[in-house]
Amino acid sequence: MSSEGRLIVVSNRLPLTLRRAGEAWRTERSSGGLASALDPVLKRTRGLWLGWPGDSAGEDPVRAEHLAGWQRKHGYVAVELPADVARNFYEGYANQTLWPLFHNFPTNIEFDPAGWTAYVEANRRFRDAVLEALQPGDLVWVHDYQLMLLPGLLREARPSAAIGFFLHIPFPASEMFRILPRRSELLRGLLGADLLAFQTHADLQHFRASLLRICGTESRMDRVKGEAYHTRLEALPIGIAPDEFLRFIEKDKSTQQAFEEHRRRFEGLKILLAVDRLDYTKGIPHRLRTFRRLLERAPRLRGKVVLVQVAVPSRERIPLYEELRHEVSELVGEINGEFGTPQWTPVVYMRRGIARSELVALYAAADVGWVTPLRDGMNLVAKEYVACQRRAEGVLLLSEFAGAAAEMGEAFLVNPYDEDGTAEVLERILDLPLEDRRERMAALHRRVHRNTVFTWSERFVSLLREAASDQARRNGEQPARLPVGELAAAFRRARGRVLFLDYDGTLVPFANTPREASPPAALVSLLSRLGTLPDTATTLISGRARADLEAWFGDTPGLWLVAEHGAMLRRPAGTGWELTRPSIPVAWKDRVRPVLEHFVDRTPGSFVEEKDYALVFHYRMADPVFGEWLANELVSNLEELLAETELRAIRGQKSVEVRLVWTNKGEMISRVEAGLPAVDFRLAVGDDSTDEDLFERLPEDAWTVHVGHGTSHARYCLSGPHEVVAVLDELAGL
Ligand code: ADQ
Repeated sequence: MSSEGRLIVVSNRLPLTLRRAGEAWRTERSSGGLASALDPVLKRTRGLWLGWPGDSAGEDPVRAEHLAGWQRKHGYVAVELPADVARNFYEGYANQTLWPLFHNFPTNIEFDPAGWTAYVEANRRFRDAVLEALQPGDLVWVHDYQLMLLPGLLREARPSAAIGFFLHIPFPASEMFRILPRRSELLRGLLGADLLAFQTHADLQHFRASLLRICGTESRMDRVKGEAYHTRLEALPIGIAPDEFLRFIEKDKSTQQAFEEHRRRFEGLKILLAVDRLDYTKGIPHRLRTFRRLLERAPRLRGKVVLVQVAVPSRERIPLYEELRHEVSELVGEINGEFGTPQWTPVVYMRRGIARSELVALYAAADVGWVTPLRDGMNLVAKEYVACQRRAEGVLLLSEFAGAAAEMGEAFLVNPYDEDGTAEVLERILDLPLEDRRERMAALHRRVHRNTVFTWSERFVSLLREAASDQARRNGEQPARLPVGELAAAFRRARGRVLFLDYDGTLVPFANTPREASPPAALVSLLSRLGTLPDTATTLISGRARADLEAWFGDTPGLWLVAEHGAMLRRPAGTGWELTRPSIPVAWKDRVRPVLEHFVDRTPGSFVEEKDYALVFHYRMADPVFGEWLANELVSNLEELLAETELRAIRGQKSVEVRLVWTNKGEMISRVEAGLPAVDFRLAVGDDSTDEDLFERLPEDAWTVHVGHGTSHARYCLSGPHEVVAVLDELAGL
């Protein structure tokens, strides 16, 4: 991985944190999932890891010495944040707005504009730090919800950088996401990435729905086509490094000692183990109440089971976390007071981070891994427990709201809000025959070993590399800006000239209904000036029905009209329309119309347009999410209906058009040119896929112009109808 450019990891925290201890500084290893996950990967690369190093303190040579050491030894680069920015960013917008909302706790949201300002500021400082380190060929991998603006900020500063983003927490449903103040800025920030990856497919789909609902941006399952950049979308569930856990069990003395101690201490008891950050998303009070329900409904289990709850303190300066801490302590006290005996303590509560050896010993000793967050991006504890179950005798009880549930089907999946239901499952699990436990655990084991943190990160990096090089290739294919001076000179020199001009999106912007896009008087006059130029065939070539073209341009002198993407043609001198083929079938309309009308009935704001040889379902004014969803449905229904016919259902700009496959703009070139003496100048201007047919069929030296950003077969581009009109105006005046 290191041979092909460095990997630059960017996350809010570095894996090491500096804490002030009186006059001295103490280095702590963070207990978060991200640090546990990425550290082994980084060791294998020669990259850098940029992040906030912890407490700051003006100029302090000892602190600076520590940080310089980190950089030398591990490649960790400190991103300094002023204390108030660090605090408002992390404890403000990131953890009191984004965190609760993304975990479906909208009522826990606090939104303070100062928190947002700090969030923007912190993201900018991270951008500056990345730019300082960035070298050509580097891959930048940004992590998590604290840095959602960073891909966009980096893209602005370095358009060709390779930027990836991974979201560790869930992406909420669009109904939830739309509550978020500053929601569109965040979406735009994310779209700065070449690769955007989520823990599960559900998260990815939620992201796409939010993008559509909030920005009106359509996407495919695997990518968002932006104006200038594409963003590849992926679901990449994170894994762990299972062998490292096994090594502790097999080789580490203190792990083995701790394991024996647990066995002795809890002899005769079934151990139910829970390990969490002390966070309201992890469902600790729900678990404790469930445990109480278990002891109430199955008195035979009293004195036979113990719940070991390990909870590492987290975000302690946020009031909600303080409340949670009290609630958990009280519940533990209540349960132990109610059910405990001098010989038996039902809940063993450890409110601290514990050493890896102790953690592994507990995982190995536990009969049940009790992992029931109310919502979780993935949850590594579930995977760690499985990795440590070497004898495969334990059982995993897993919340269906953890990302891990999507992969760990052999676990017992429960709804943690249903405390009675969960207690019932637990009771059953405790009596599960060994054979069943082994079978389930062995299957989970295989999965945890197959999808590790190494395969995860390698896949991310290779996808990022691929996405970035596609981007580079696409940029190479992007048409150059039209050199207007050269065009004008060629136009002036030419003896026979043909212009092919598309209408909607090329000469006028898109309107809500086809009727609203009627041409302004200035455009009609421009076209008539072009139409009357000597030795020039000016052709309006559109997907429009002939009735529209005739109503608007029927009297424009010298103009050729092509309707319905090339099905019909009207010459300037004549008044009648010619068909491309001797006859074009229309009987099919009676079969297709009811299908489209059925969709109109279900979609407020949509309607059917009837052309001579085509039917079009328009949904520009419909709810974007619903309209998009229905359009997909419609196309798949029609594909079945139209299979083995000459008809196709083609997606356009917020429309689905059913027409004959051979009506095509490219077909028209020879008909228009046939009437002219030697043609030595061709200009074609258009904005959508039907114009691509034209660009492809024209000779190499034609002036082909794509309107808008993105790739095209055209040689040149212009940004929108206003520019097209300005260029034509110049030609008309020559
Ligand atoms: P977290 O919310 O931190 O991570 P999680 O995936 O459970 O959640 O990771 C916690 C890590 O901390 C585990 O490696 C665990 O061993 C360790 N840990 C927890 N309690 C501990 C204790 N008391 N002592 C010592 N170690 C302890 C975020 C997302 C998750 C996602 C990860 C990784 O919220 O959903 O799985 O990132 O993407």
